[in-house]
Amino acid sequence: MKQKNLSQVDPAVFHLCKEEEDRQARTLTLIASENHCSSAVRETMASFLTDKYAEGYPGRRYYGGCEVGDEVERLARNRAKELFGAEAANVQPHSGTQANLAAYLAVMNAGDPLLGMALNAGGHLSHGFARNHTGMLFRAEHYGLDDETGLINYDEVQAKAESLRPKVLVGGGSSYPRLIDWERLRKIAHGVGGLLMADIAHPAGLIAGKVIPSPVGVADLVTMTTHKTLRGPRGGMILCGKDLIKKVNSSVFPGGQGGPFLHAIAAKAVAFGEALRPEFQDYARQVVVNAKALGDALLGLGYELVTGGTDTHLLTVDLRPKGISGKEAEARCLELGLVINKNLIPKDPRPAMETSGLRLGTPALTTRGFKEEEVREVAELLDRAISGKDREAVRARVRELAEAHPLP
Ligand code: DSN
Repeated sequence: MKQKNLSQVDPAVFHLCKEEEDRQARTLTLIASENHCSSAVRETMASFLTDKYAEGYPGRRYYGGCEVGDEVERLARNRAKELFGAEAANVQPHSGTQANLAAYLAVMNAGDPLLGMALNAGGHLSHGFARNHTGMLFRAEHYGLDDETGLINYDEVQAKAESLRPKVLVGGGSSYPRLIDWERLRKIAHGVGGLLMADIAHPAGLIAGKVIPSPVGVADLVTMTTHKTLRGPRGGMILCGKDLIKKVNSSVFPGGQGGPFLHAIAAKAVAFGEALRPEFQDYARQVVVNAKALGDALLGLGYELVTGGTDTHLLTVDLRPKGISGKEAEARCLELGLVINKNLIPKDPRPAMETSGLRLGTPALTTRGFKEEEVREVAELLDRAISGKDREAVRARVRELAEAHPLP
């Protein structure tokens, strides 16, 4: 077959891909769950591995011709285990939500009790939200945050666990900016005869980069996405001990998924290889330094932060003192090239499509080489965008900063 490139075969899709590249290049991403993967990861995602079926696991596939796929998956698993110091890894989950569902169903049955952090406290849909399959399948209850501090109240988690006796207690979420006491959560879960699952979708890269404590070896199951702070391809992964890996493997396939995405698994291997290099630890450290600098600058500009700051890559801004909703602030920033997302704050008086807060994160800026000084300037630009001052000057400066920091 004579090969033609995308621009010849399908100009419409080529144009859209180009437009997205340009959009990312000329704007600044402060969405805490987004990042820019390396060109090596992108190249792997576009490889011939995308054509191959390989249901099963290395050495035990339902299709012929999987020799290369076997090597790819073994490499990804071994690098994942080395990176996180884990006994076993399943690198097949297509996403974080699918990893979570597979991990639960490895150790729970429908109707079993599940305890996770509430969505409006910073948890995730897949931690038992009523309209998510995890909320429909399991008897889910939730813990919130302390009203005063915005921190996890471990005594509340303990009390809820004692009354629900969850089979799985989930820690982690999508907008909790502080460290989690994994040992304490393990004690609570095991004390009521359950297991602890750590969902490190957000901070996986900070854990791999050894800048915040790891739940691996503490939690019974660890799930994550590979595309946020970890900076790999879009996908998921589950880590566990040797005692649980057979159940996890059967739960992923044939339980919840069919053929693995070998191209994505190969790209995960590339990302894990990158994360094993010393430069990755410098990046991870800088992500946290930048988040603290962003938080301090916003506090100096009169903003409030849930929990007063951050230990990680993300911040939740409480906009109530500024008298503007998250929705409106998001729209004003987006128009000027600052890509952020509205976010519920604890006990938010506004609905989820409006919110009183914003979630900001520094992984993508850090990947583009931003250091504290530039991040402080970004805080000022955010403030000017939100308050509607000097719109054209803000737009021009955002463009300038973006052009000075090309995508990888
Ligand atoms: N959408 C992801 C996030 O922003 O945290 C979680 O699924």
